[in-house]
Amino acid sequence: MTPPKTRRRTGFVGLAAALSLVLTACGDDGGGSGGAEYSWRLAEVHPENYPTTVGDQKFAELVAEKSDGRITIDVYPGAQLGEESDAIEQVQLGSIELTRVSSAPMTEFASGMGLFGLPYIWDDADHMWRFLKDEDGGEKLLDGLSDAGFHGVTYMDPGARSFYTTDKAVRSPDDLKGLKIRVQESQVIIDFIEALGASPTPMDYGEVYSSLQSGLIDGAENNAPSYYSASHFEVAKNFTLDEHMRVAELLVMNRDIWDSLSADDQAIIEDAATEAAEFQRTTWDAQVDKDMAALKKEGVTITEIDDLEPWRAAARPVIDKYGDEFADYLAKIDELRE
Ligand code: GTR
Repeated sequence: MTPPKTRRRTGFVGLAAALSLVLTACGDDGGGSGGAEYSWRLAEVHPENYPTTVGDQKFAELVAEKSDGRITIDVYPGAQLGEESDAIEQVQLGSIELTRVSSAPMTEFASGMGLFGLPYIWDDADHMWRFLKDEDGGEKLLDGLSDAGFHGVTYMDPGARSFYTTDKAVRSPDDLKGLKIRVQESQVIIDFIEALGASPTPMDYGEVYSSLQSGLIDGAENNAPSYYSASHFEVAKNFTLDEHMRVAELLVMNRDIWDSLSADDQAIIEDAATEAAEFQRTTWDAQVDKDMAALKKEGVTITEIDDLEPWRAAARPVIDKYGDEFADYLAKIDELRE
């Protein structure tokens, strides 16, 4: 990662910032002890033990440790504070200080995040991470959240998303034609599903299980840990490993609160986030292996895709549509291939 950012803004410090400041101790404002005390909430849609939740917890622990207990963060997993779109709005307003969300629904607030909805652009996870850590790549996209009232704290690993369907196993893009596929709230992803000839149906994550079960949708797409932990495999037993997108996970904070912090506290948060993200990343592959084994045991039909070319060709219109908008980022992504 690039060195900790200590961006200071002199603008309005929101009500939320004032409210989340529990107590200001006398004396200096730096380092672990002796600064202001804060108590924050962090919203997460995934259950406990899911890799991003584990990453959130690690972040909270590290922040507490590095601030000598001055800054406490309570993680609320399982969408207790609302679905992703609600959590994002609440963080923007400052009624929740932090949330870990997918970059897909952030596209509505910062169009640059739409980049992560483009299909088949990464060689593998390492390639994506080289981009995420690049100051003209992922770091710049994080900075782009600021105009919408967020501070982009860090990325986490999103794994790769693949399709799953209720009735028949999908072996080629043609098999998706006419199917209703649930998507995250992002126009780029909607366009991708349309390019494949399927019918995109945006909805909250929490509604996917019942919608698969009732037949409102014919399929959805996600990484193996989500497909498994949300039990979607129970009602959509065909998993097609085309690994079309890596939709970066984000940890975001209300920008006014961020701006109101001392440079030392900002550094504590940046350092803790960098360590927590590295830690989350190391847990990812093992979780995927574990969940894939469990899915096999549950009788899920797993379809491997050896040749991605027909998929890339079918998705070409969406790359063409967004090619100009994301030209610089796509050039950077190409430059970072090995
Ligand atoms: C997961 C992601 C969640 C949520 C979910 C979805 O992979 O971690 O934050 O965005 O996908 O599809 O809604």
